[in-house]
Amino acid sequence: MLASLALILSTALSATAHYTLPRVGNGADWQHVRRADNWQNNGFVGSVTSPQIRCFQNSVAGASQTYNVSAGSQLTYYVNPNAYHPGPMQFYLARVPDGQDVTRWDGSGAVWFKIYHEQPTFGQQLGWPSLNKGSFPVTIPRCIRSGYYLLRAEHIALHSASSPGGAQFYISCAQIGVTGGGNTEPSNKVSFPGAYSASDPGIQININWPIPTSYRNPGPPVFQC
Ligand SMILES: *[C@@H]1O[C@H](CO)[C@@H](O)[C@H](O)[C@H]1NC(C)=O
Ligand SMILES: [Cu+2]
Repeated sequence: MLASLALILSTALSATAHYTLPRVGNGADWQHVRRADNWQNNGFVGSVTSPQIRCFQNSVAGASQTYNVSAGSQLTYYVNPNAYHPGPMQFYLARVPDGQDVTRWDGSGAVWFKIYHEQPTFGQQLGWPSLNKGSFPVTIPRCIRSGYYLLRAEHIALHSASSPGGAQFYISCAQIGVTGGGNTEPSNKVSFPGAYSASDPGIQININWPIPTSYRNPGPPVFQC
């Protein structure tokens, strides 16, 4: 009885504990990150086939600035207020085609490659390193070409993901300029929407019972230089 009451309470609390991903590096909120549609209500994307699954925008609206970073270095992506829900953090990049404007490019097509995905620890319950964190480091691969990119940050909340459509996607895209890169063309590119299906084992999953002993991140493998 007490245990189920505690479960109900924690579920009720966590249902309102939403968040945004508004900032990179030493910038301001939505200065280099395209202002996501949840900027006022901290809501989430629930459908993997929605156009919002790309950058959490129903229609493209660029940020005013671009954040430059050298290939191989680390960038910090901030959460506001914190990543309150259990689930993986993932990062993707898409290179803005030469001659196109980073503040206007829509990121359509099979252009996104994954550069990071988080794995939980396994035991009495899954342990997510991102849980309750306010920022995440992300390393820009040293071998990719210089130029402008969209950096897509995604935290997937799995606390109510046992039924289809129950996973919550917290997403935003930063405009970055990569300098000092190499000449490797990344593999395993995907499109958004398109990369995920609602029944992917890393999206439709009961993380509470039975406790999983493995976790398969949704999307392509992580690109390695
Ligand atoms: C920012 O990055 C872009 C793309 O690599 C580059 O063209 C531009 O010169 C960089 N700006 C600065 C100030 O380094
Ligand atoms: Cu929430």
